[in-house]
Amino acid sequence: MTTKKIWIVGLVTTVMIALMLLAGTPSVAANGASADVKIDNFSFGPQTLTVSVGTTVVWTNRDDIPHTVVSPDGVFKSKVRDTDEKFSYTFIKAGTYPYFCSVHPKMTGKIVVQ
Ligand SMILES: [Cu+2]
Repeated sequence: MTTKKIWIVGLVTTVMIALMLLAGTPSVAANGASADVKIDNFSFGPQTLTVSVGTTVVWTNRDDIPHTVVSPDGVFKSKVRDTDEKFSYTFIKAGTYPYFCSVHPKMTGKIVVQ
């Protein structure tokens, strides 16, 4: 075996071990995807968003009014978001995650993770 071949085998082995370690970690995003929810005119859009496990959802406040993004189950809770401020959360477990704005509790939305 030449030195070059040994080097390649070593590299391939390292990459495979790294991939196995990543695959064994459930918190790693399936595809690193992100999805957007727009907050505008006192509503979340889309009101129900369906994503795959590992997706980072980014809420952006496009309203002139401060809002929050709060899970009543305590899964996530944003600070007060002013105009154009963002809040993001990565969903690592399948399930249905309702949320609301604590400033305006009638504003509700839902993330479905599958
Ligand atoms: Cu609000």
